[in-house]
Amino acid sequence: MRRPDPPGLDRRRAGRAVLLAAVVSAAFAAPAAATTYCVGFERPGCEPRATAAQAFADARDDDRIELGAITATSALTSDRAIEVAGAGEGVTVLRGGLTLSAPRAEVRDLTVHGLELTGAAARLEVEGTAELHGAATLSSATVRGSGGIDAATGSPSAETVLLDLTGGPGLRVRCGVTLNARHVTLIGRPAAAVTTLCASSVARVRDSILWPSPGIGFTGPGSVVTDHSDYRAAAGHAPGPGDREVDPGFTPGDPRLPAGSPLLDAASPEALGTGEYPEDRAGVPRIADGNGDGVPGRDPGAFERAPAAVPVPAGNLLEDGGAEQGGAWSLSGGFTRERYGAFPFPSAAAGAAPAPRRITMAVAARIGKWPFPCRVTASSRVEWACAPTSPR
Ligand SMILES: [Ca+2]
Ligand SMILES: [Ca+2]
Repeated sequence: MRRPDPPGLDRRRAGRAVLLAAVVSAAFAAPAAATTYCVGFERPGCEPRATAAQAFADARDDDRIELGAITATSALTSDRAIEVAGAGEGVTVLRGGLTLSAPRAEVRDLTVHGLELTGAAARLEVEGTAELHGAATLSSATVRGSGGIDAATGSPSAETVLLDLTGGPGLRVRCGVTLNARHVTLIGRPAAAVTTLCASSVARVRDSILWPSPGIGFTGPGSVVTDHSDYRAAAGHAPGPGDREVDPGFTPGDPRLPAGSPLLDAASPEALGTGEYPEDRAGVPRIADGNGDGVPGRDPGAFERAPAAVPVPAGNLLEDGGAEQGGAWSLSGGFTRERYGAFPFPSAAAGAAPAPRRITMAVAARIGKWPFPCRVTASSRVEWACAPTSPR
């Protein structure tokens, strides 16, 4: 039996769905594609091309290129407002690199060895450098190797991005450029976490974790403006509001905040904005209750820790199991029924340690029969069970 959701959850869920649709639409909606080219597979309505290079050569503004499970070795370049859709990270692999220089160009769902982007990208794995121009947005991406993010011109953005680096300048901001970085996790051994080339270079870092190997910090004459971010104190850098300097507690090879990390829910308290990418790098909804206190909050970095599931106990925990299904009991005054719906509820703490006085049960009728207070004995996603305590 599906339980009613807590007040407001339906509205929030609906709002999230609308928001997700709006964001995805905003990120990828283009005017009706004049032509769609398919490489590596065929489907009705799609013009087949033998190679990605041929599709790129033929595509004009508003065309779409769908790439199957292929590995392209030539450099792919377009100055047209095209949409490039891969079959998934690690499935579609562009080993020769990709350059999209039109502001309305879009790319998603693939792995690329070297990216030069003016436009929008999402769900991307970048080996090497992600070079961003103009108002480019790189969302839900992983950047590996020694290239990092290179903010080359304009005021580009990187949101929900993991940088796992073996060298290089980390977040590099060239002269006269502003990089807007939010929900970025940077780990590894780059030469610097942030590199500004000129006094006119600005790196705005929000809700991020910059925690490479010890001794790696900010370098260059430009400004690094931070808030609600975690990094080791840097000489000459003034901490911003909500900044922390605390070990995130990463285990080797895992850039996600573990249970118990002091950074869980510690990012900025803002609600999800209409222009924000609505999920973390792993697809978990951004803003979840990762520390189990019943209050959702942003996690800094690329990943949001999902609430712990409350384990469902085996069997019915009532001694007269089944009676709660109807007929035997009825609710009496003075008690309310507390229920917890699906994700993002319940949190572990909300499930494990409710204040007994707030929890009422199907045993309310028994309370009427036996005027005992109710003691919570176990919980499940479906039903709270409680048993009478000793008589008052
Ligand atoms: Ca959280
Ligand atoms: Ca919380």
